[in-house]
Amino acid sequence: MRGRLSLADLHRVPGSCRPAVDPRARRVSVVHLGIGAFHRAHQAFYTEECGEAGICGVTQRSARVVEQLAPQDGLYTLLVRDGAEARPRVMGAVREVLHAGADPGAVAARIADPEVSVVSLTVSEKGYRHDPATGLIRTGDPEIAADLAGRPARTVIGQLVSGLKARFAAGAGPVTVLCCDNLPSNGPTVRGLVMDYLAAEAAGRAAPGACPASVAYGMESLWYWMRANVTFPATMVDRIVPAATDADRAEVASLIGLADLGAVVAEPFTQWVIEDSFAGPRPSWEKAGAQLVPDVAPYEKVKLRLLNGAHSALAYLGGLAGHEFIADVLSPDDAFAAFARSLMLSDAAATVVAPDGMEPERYAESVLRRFRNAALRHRCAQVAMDGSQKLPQRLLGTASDRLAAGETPVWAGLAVAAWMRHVWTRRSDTGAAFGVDDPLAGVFSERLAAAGAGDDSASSAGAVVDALLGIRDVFGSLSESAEFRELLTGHLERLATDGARRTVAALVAEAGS
Ligand code: CS2
Repeated sequence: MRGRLSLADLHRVPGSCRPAVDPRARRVSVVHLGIGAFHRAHQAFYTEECGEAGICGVTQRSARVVEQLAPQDGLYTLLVRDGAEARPRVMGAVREVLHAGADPGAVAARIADPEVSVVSLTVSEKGYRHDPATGLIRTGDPEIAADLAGRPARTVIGQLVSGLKARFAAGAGPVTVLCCDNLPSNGPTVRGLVMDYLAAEAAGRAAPGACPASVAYGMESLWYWMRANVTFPATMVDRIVPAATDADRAEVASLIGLADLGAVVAEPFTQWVIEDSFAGPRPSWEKAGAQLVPDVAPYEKVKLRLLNGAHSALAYLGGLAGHEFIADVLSPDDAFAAFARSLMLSDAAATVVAPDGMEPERYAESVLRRFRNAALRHRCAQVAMDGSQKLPQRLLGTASDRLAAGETPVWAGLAVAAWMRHVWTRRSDTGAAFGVDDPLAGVFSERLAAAGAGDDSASSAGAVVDALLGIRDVFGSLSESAEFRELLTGHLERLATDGARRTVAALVAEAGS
């Protein structure tokens, strides 16, 4: 049996795959909440490349990441797949791994360490437990409510607040909170959630009838400290990181000569655009190609609406058409690629102002090239999950901006209709059943059942649209748009009658004629 990757056995890894900097020489200055595959392939890669800082990675609930990384002294392989080529590199930037569920106090203590100057986050869209349409925290969420009631924090925002309080109490100095999730205005959104949480906590502590000013008084010094010492820069993160499989781990083992349970797989492309507003020191990520800019918003909007919008659209339509992997959706003919191009260029690009040097046509072509990287084996189901949390920033913003401009968002509408068909029928056009992995899955079922949308025929399309479009937490003011309702109903009828492949082909042909 092979040995397992660890500091003691690192010398057995081929020299070209070893970390350039001795991992033992790194000092933890970044605490990262949510040390899943994306962080390991993206921000940790930049930290690795700039070669000074170390990361304390925190896993929220499952102890799996600790089991993967702790016995390996934080080491893991990043396998970059580019067609037939697979390049392994062992990363040494992660120096500690903590399980917040088992030891919430340790996380707060790490955030309060004066050597730490950045707390970064990748906890996925749903990890923030907020309403995607409004950006406000869901105080009614049972986990948030339980944290607010005073148990050791288990939610991400609760943990972040506990850490910031501990840091304030310890006088440990300024800190930057760096959200790296695909949320719109991610930094300011997280700042708002922290503030919402503090306000809800203060209100919860108020004696019945207490004057709100006296409640606020207890929080006042923390708020002042935060205003002067904590920043929440916005970021745009981009790298396709499919979930690693047993086959990937077996390949890594044969390439590095040791077993690696924490290996991650990624595409060659990577981009990180960061608002340059740090409260204190930070790793010199620009050495590894990160772009520090005054305003991230244009980059973020292009990425969320073009790349992620097309990704979700292909995941729903491709999944309905019976495809397992994103690259396969684009391969049999050009209809899906033509659709994705129209979604990106006719709908999404019309609603954004691209940053200097970013040209939408070229950007769209590079996105399609990246999606076609078949070696990634990126599952449609992985991209399709949590649609309720992704749709607003990926597709609904495009749809409402187009409608406000007096245009019909034909392509974004088809993508949203495909999502509706996905959560409604839970099976592909070829009859394969799939699950709906979404925090609102129960709400979808209840609303669909109440609307009587039982069978999956075109005659139920109107009822399905009414049931799902009525979820205001997702659709916001689009819930009231008669025009959007009509567009979705027409698309959904076609999807029910003709299936995804023929619907896409027909719409592409109609647009071209
Ligand atoms: C994907 C993203 O899973 C998904 O929803 O659209 O993770 C996508 O791969 C990344 O945002 C690319 O940067």
